[in-house]
Amino acid sequence: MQFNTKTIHGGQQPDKAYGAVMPPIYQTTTYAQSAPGEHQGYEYSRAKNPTRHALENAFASIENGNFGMAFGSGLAAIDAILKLLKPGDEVISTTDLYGGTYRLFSQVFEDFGIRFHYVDLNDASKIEKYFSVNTRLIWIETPTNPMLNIIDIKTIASAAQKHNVLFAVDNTFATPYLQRPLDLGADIVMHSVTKYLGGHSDLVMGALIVKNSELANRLYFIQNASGAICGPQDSFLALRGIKTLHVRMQRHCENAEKVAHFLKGHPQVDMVYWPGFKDHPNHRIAKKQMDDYGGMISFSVKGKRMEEAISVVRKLQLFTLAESLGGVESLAGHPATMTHGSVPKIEREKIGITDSLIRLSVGIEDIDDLIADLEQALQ
Ligand code: P1T
Repeated sequence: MQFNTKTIHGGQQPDKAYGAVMPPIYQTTTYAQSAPGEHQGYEYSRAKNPTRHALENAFASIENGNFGMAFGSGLAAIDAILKLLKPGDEVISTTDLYGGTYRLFSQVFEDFGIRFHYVDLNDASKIEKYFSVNTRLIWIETPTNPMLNIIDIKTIASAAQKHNVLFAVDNTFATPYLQRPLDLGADIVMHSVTKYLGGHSDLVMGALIVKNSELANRLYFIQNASGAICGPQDSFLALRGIKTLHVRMQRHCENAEKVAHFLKGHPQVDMVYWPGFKDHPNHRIAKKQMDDYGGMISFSVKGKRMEEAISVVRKLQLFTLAESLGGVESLAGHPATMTHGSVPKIEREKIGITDSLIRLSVGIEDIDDLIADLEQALQ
């Protein structure tokens, strides 16, 4: 089955009760048993719910995995992965990460005795020097939030295999429409479903997808034992969102390409970060591991001061100033004060998150309207 068919049919079957084409919203806590332990596959909705199960099958299908898991948020999904670890274990991660992921690592799991190394993996071969006998997990995002750096998944995967270390990729920015990390050797794919998979800014959810059944069983155990699951209504919305992922992503990519070129030629704009540019430091890797360049762009305004950036985002009318990304509507954010406010300023600035940086989630509106909005705001 091709990807554009999987988004609609992958892992789905008409509902067994009445043949409903969309899985019904099974808004139930529990399930009748004919005798203790005798049931139709469902006992209690924290462990398993038919609507969530249909969604988990869809996740597995679109990421070319065998097992999918849905969580109450992207961070709850990351939290489940970290619970595979024990005190003393070490994680290799990158300097450029979603601020909330960094906060979970540094302010929650550090206290449980897990050590995190935040390193620059733009040259992935450098990862060799960061392994120790205690390394258990490599955690990356690519493209990264918000600097749109690209990390070579295949190179990291072969290092992870060599050292027998788990390798997880946050695929939120790319989505499986553009990039399938499990096919490139990753062990776990994670999503903030809140973003492109949901696609309509109407839910908060996370996902994990794996190929290996032993790893899946450990994660299913944590999902049930810790209980950070999502409800049936949100599962239904996410399933509906995934059915149009391919058509939305195509337009996100087309619009972002035009916006990136517009910004690059604008006299008020300093730097533009978008992996589709030939002079992006890892354009060659992006071209190799992605099918297109996605809908996210970051740029800095000339003058390098916070006031200029704030003035631009305040003047935008179609681009809504808001956290989050990946919905049909265009959003603008100021990472230094919003999504990455929990990263210390000194760390932020080292990786380019200056006070004048603006992040755009380019939506699927008419491109002429989007460019006109940016033009008036930058004037
Ligand atoms: O918000 P939540 O569903 O818990 O997902 C967290 C998360 C994880 N990974 C990436 C790459 C993310 O971008 C996010 C959430 N990000 C935002 C809210 C944001 O505006 O960047």
